[in-house]
Amino acid sequence: MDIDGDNFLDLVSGGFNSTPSLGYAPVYVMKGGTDKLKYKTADHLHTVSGKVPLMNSASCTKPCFADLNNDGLLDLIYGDKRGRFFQFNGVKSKQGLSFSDEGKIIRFSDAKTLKLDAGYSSPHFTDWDGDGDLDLLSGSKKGGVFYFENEGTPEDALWAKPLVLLSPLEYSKTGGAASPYLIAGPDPAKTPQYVTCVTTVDYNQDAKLDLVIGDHSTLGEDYESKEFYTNDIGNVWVMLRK
Ligand SMILES: [Ca+2]
Ligand SMILES: [Ca+2]
Ligand SMILES: [Ca+2]
Ligand SMILES: [Ca+2]
Repeated sequence: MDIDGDNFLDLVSGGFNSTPSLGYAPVYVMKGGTDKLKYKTADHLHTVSGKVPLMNSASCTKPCFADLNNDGLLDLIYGDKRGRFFQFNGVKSKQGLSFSDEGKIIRFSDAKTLKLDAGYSSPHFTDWDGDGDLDLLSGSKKGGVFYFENEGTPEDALWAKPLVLLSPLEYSKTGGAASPYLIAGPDPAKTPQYVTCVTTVDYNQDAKLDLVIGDHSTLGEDYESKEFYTNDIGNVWVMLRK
């Protein structure tokens, strides 16, 4: 997205560690220029007063932008390691788009924190049900894609309990050296696996939004440690909507 309004697309990324004293921040920006393949060195994304948009020691952040209060300015929303979602509203500044100093944790209408127990929430907002307001999709550490319908309005979201659009893989310890972990559910070779991120596009141009999912790696077993391991080969998957 173009965060500084100079008509060059900028690259935005989350970060692993969120300890400000170590110089880390939840969200980084790499400014783009005339050469579409080159970006400036990553800098922290700051709020309108120059603060780091950090809440509740969030780490392993995954940012996205969506206008969640329908005021014409994109808002910053990021997921974290614990599966929560944080929102900093967009505000105008001299540098272009900036964000409110105070963030909020996104909650259900009963005030409980909206959270994916599997962790590693990675938000994406789109009008998935076509009723005019933005709904929330998210991947998770265990994979899969989760859908939170917005039952409120474009100005004031109310989030329903999540539905599973794509099942996460289930890992259960069975004991025994030969098979320390059982991978159940869909064929692991044919479905996104560990640490999914999702976006939407009408990939086959049939007027229905499809899922495009990235994952981190393919899972396997380590017979020595009896731990599952990842081979660090991620894939990009397209799941067409029926
Ligand atoms: Ca820019
Ligand atoms: Ca907004
Ligand atoms: Ca909607
Ligand atoms: Ca489609």
